Amino acid sequence: MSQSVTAAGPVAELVLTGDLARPARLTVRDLLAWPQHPVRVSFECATSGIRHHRFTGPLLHDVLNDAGPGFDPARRKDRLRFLIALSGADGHHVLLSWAEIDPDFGRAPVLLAVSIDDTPLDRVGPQLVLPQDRCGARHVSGIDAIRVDGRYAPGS
Ligand SMILES: Nc1nc2c(c(=O)[nH]1)N[C@H]1C(S)=C(S)[C@@H](COP(=O)(O)O)O[C@H]1N2
Ligand SMILES: [Mo]
Repeated sequence: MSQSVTAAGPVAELVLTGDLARPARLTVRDLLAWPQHPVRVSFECATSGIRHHRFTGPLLHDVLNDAGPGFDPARRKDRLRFLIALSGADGHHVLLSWAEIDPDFGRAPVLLAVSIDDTPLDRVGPQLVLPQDRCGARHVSGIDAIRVDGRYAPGS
C-alpha cells in the first residue's frame, strides 16, 4: 500500500491516474474537501450473509470530475467511452463505466467513503460504496489506485 507518515502515524494514499488533466495522490483527509454524504447500506455477501454499514464520504463523480477527465464536457456522448478501474491494496479490482456514475446517465450515487460505522478510514484507505448494489463484492475497501481510461474501444 502507498503510505505517507504524519504526526498521527501512517496514512493510506490513493493514486489517481489516467486520462486526467490533474492526476493526484489523495489521503482520506484530502477527501474531506468535497461535500460529504452519509448513507446506510445493506448488502449480501456470498460467504458471510447480510451485512449492514453506515458510510460517509464524497461522491466518486465529484472527486473524479475535479481531476479533469479527458472528455469534452459539452459533448455528453464523449463521456460514454470512459472506464474507471479501482483496486484495493489486496488486489481486489473492479471496473465501473463513467456513465454509471454520471448525473446525466446512470446517476448511481457511488461514494468514496472516508468512514465506516463511525470509524475513520485514514489508515486503511477509502472504501467504494454502491448503495444500489444487492451484493457486497464491489464495496472495495482500502482503495489504493483509481485509473480513468478513455482509450478503450472494442476491436482495438
Ligand atoms: N479490498 C477488498 N474489498 C472487498 C473485498 C475484498 O476481497 N477486498 N470483498 C468484498 C466483498 S465480497 C464483500 S461482501 C464486502 C464485505 O464487507 P464487510 O465484511 O466489511 O461487510 O467487502 C467487499 N470489499
Ligand atoms: Mo462477499
